[in-house]
Amino acid sequence: MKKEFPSNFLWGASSSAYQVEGAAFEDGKKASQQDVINQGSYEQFGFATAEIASDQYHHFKEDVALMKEMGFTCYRFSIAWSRIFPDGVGEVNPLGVKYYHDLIDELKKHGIEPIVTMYHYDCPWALVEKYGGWLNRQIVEDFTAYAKFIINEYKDDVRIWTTINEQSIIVQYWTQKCWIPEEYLDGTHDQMRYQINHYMNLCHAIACNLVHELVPGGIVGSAIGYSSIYPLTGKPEDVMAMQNAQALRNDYYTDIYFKGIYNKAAFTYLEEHGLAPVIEPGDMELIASHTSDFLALNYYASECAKACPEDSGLSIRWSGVNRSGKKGDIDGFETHPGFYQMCRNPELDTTDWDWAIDPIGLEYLLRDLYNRYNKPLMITENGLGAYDTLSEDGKVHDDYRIDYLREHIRAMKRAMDKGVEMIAYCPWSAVDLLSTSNGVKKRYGLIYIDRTDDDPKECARIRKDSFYWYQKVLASNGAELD
Ligand code: BGP
Repeated sequence: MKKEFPSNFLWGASSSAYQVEGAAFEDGKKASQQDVINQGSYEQFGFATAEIASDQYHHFKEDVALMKEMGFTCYRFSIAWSRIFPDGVGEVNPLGVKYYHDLIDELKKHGIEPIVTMYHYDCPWALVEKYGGWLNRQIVEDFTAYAKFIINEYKDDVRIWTTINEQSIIVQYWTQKCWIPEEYLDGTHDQMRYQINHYMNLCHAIACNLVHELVPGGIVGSAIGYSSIYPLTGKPEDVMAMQNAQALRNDYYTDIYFKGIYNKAAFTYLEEHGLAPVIEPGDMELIASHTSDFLALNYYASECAKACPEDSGLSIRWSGVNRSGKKGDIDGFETHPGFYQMCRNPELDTTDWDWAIDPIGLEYLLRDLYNRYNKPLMITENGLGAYDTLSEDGKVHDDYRIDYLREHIRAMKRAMDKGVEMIAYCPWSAVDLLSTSNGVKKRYGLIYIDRTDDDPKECARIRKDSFYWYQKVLASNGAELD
């Protein structure tokens, strides 16, 4: 007989500050790099800016009430660094500090455990102007001051912390997740991708050590964007390419979190291509000094790799993006000649934005990660980006999202039945929010936000069909999925 979900298993959903809060310049908050990046996407592609987003800043009580109605026992959100320190360092903004106290109090009042992410792509713009933000090692010192402040401030109410969201995705899509100057985009500065990641590894280690030092009973880990990777065929060359892709895209990060080392195969490849980070004396000792208590995973899609010979005539390129939301419009695949090339998996259907839909990929990676590192896991993101329609009956019939979530919960459960220890399931997202790459028309929420890319309207909240379905799932602690 299959086991039930543990009684202390946490069910909720996720968001990030700049994607959901709005109030980008209110109550003392100053710009983050995402306010600037999204202003650019608005001008170039017509995607909504982060200025209003889902306006959770003004609707948080309503949103928490809806979470309670669904039966959430946790909510994963991030703190906006530039709401706490508008200039990145120095003066604290009391209204920003108060906002997160109010949000956390509201959650706790409703029996919802906060899971707090310290950093989700939104470096204060003041630090970008001052020294280039993540391009400069000074960020480690400033992040440390910020992390120490928020951990101390919220430690009595927040037990579960995640550090930096998706280092792996920041390396892949650095211009969407970081402010990168124009002159860095000609391919000759790509080593900085891994240098930024190295600074983030230092920040992660420092933040983990701070949580352990300051939060009684606190647990901490990274939230990583992680995809299982299959070989395109059974040919040994493709299987080897899959192993190479696994090393550079996945193990390069998880080995840092759980072994305190850079994965050898990946690091050798980076060194051979002038991409390896500069490591200063003491860095690896600091990284090795930390422990992550768990790994939080953001899983949407699996990936596929094939062989790419050194003499293929191709050059290095990074992950492609589909901006249009028309299947097949992805503008290319990550390529590392002599190591691997990513490709479409002909076995799998995709979303309109070309993300392969693959619940078994989740089961596969949970078992693989747990077997290799033996640490508890949690899902901090998992979801289906789709065009939702507000029907004439005033409802949103998102059965495709229900199917997606149901099959992924089933996959997670199968992994748990094989012994994988899971702490929480938090799909992306509670309310619809601003996508990192496609505006607000690509929706993920269980709750519809009535706005468009052009017109924020009143941001009214409307329960989708998936809301009612998830409510039943939670009421039965995962037993009723149909
Ligand atoms: C993850 C990010 C989230 C979120 C999600 C969906 O990589 O952590 O911030 O946005 O992906 O991606 P997108 O918004 O590009 O559809």
